[in-house]
Amino acid sequence: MANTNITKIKSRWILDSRGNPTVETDVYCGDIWARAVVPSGASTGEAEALELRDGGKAFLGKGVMKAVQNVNDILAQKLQKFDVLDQEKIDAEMIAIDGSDNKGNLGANAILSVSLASARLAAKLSNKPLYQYIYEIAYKKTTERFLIPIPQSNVLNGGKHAGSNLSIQEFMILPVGAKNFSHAVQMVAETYQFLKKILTEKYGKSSINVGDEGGFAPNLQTTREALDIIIAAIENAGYTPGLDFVLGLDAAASEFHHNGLYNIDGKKLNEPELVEYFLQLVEEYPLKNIEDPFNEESFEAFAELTRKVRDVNIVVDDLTVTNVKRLQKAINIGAGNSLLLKVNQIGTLTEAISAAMLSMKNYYSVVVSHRSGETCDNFISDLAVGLCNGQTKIGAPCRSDRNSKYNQLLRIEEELNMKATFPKTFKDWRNFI
Ligand code: 2PG
Ligand code: MG
Repeated sequence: MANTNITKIKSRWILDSRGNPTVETDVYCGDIWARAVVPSGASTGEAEALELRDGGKAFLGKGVMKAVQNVNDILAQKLQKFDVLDQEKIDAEMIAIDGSDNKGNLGANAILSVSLASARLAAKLSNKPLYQYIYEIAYKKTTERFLIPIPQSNVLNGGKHAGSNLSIQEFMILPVGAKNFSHAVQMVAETYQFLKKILTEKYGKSSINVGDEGGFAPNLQTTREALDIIIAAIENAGYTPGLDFVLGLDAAASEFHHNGLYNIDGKKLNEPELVEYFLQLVEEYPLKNIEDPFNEESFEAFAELTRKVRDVNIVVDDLTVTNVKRLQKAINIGAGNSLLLKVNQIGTLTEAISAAMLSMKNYYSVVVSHRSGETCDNFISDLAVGLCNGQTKIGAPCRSDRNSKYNQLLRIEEELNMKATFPKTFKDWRNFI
């Protein structure tokens, strides 16, 4: 292979799906280059790596000029001549240059844009699909077979992602009965259209406006009202709840937690009552995935619910923020059994992969996830295939920023053909690592 050293890095701001600036970076090796754009959260965890915003008047404080300059003025120089095939070294160098605990000096958005673009460029220079390159850096070996992820499709948006009264942020359908990924997408897309029909008939046209992740944002009052409508949509689409689809929630509970109480369905519940609330829902519905059911510091409550459910993903997101230290704390007490993995919560690909590896080693499944603020960058689709973790959360099958992820997975499945496996259970990843 010819020289694979970095020769140039160029960053700029572009707009994300919410109309806020975000960082886009191109990394070059001679004439060959690759690009990555970073996403951005709304219901962010307190312990996430710092997303550097300019403050001031422009873009209501949300400009990213400082982060862009940090790439163009600092990282572009310092990473000159680094071998782009050495992802760990590039990421370690950026962490060292930043020098803080939370990437607060350069900004996790600046660092991540370089980290992801470097991986893309390395894959290109190696003539490998990105998912294969990621597998090799994660597992330090090569493979022929890949696991395609089951999508967690957020068809109804509440919480911070919508202007409704629903406390729960995400109501998801998981097509566990699909034959393969393209069948899964068909099932999800059909159910989404039936949901649109039912909502219009029942609540009128304004109920089908969509939220940040492409799901509908009707002004419903309670979690059960939302779940009932989703069940009706699944049935109207000709599918069987519990068999073809199971349900998932992201409560993002830190957002409705005040002074030790949780405001949900017009009530104020304490933590033991909220545990009971979720257990009731698991009894009543084919609910198999509950993310962030409690406040982001309530490790004990997560552990309590995890002990009390059987075969339900209790997903840790704001609790652990893709950070191995917080994840280890969760593992130590059995808080949750599944990790939500978001690259921008931690800021480098290497660290995100370490979090995935630590999870799987401890029998926590991994869900590779988008953010509510996205672009059409679909790095995470390759990441989920490369990690062979079997699950991904990529919003509704609607809006180009979300469909970009679904569509990339469709292409990967086609390309892999017989070498692609679609999971039959959430535990199938254990056969791939
Ligand atoms: C979440 C995410 C993505 P945000 O809470 O899991 O769905 O939302 O990006 O706003 O944190
Ligand atoms: Mg979440």
